[in-house]
Amino acid sequence: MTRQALAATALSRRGFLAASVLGGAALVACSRSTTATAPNGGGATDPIAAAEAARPHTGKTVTARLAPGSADIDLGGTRARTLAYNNQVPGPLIRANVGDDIAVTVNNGLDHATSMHWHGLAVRNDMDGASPATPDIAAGGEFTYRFSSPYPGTYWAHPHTGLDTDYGLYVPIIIDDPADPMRYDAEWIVMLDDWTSGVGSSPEQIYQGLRPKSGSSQTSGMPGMPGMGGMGPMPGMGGMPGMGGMGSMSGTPGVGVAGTSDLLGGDGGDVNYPYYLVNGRIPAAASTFTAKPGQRIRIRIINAGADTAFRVALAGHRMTVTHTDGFPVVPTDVDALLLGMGERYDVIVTAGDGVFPLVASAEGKNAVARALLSTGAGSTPDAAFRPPELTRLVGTVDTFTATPQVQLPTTADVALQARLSGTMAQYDWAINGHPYDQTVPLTIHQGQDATLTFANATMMWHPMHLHGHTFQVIKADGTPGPRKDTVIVKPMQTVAVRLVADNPGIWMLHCHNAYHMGAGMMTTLNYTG
Ligand SMILES: [Cu+2]
Repeated sequence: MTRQALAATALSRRGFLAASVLGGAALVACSRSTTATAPNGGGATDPIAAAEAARPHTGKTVTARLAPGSADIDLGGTRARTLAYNNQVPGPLIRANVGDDIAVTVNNGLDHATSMHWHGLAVRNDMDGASPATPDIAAGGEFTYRFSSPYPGTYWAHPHTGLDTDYGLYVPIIIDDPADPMRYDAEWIVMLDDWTSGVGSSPEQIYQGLRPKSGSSQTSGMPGMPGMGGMGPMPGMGGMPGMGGMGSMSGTPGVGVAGTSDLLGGDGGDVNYPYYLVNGRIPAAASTFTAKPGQRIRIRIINAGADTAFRVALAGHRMTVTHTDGFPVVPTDVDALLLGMGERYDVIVTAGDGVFPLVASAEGKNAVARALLSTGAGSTPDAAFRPPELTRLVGTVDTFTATPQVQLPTTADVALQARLSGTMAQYDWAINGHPYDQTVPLTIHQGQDATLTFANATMMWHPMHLHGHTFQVIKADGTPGPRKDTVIVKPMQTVAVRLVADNPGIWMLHCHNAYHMGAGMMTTLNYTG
């Protein structure tokens, strides 16, 4: 965030404070002091503590430690000097039951401030891990996030600071429901990523390459981006795999308009990456998941990329989709699935007998990521293999419907609007006409139901993500769609979603393209008790 942005959010936070008494944990190791009370100590006048008290609580606490820092990661014969949690990519799984208290201590070994955002988890606002609701953790500092999660599902966590998400800083999170009747024999977590850190241009170089070259904008830099240039220039990038073949607008390798995608309604993205990974491995050195023929495998697919939508298929199998962004849908069979950045889908497959590539095709980017499912003998197709399932029935947000148990109200008290604007040439991504440092927050009152309409006035697609809630997508014909916290909005498309204001606070609403978000495509949804 720029200083102006900090001032703006400080101002809006003061307005918020004036209207209510904010709860808040004792925040250590942050650069700003805040009036601190113990969690749950605020009493009935504290809307955040009241919302937390209303969540289920098992009385059990699950603890974890995450140490973000520099790491030397083996991507499968290719090593990358990057940033990671606990020296591994993805970072360690965090797993708890619904209602458990989760206590994650973060020891910040980075040279800049960081944060942990619990993507998709409807946690208490002061533990959301996005400033200003939760102050960042200073370099060298330590902070313990404490929250309980009210809903089961597949989630993940990542920093909400600068371009850190385009490094190796991400972990999967699974919240189990002990009462869940869904049966499966094996579970496979699949984290997808687009990778440049340590092998191509740094995310900061890419961002500078995307910004306009003329005028003063070149010096404006990434708002609040710490560690600029910390990775240093990368020599010899011209010969990096995957760097050729696509146009470069800027001379920065990797930066340029990607190819197009029919599913995304236009350009696939803004960046061509040297590699695309499944669970931290390049396709030529794919990881293998072992199961037995006939087993029902629950695959939890998470797109942790910064600028890449993936189309995912498991060769030789159909997939039964059971959950979108953690929430159940009417089970629906597809051959492939489209995931924008931040989206998760859970599927069930019945394993065949042999070796089967799970292929994640980078939409519009002419490259794949992959892993292997092995249940027996069989040869492995070459690393560029594309299973025919990729071009059969592809599930998108329009394909699915939430189960009746998790549908949200069909009427709304309030209409909220998020108009998405910006161009590739100016790289001036904004919501409702303002970049984040000048944003006018959306407001609502606790207990209200709202229709939030994303109106995309740009020629790019945007995966729009709201913190602290999941909304229900309303399909174009007015019928109920799936529950989501991140939804793809195609160029010039309007997508309406329904949400319930049941988790008071200051909540980020933004595009999950790391570069669009960095340029300003972010606002907040604010409400008090
Ligand atoms: Cu975007």
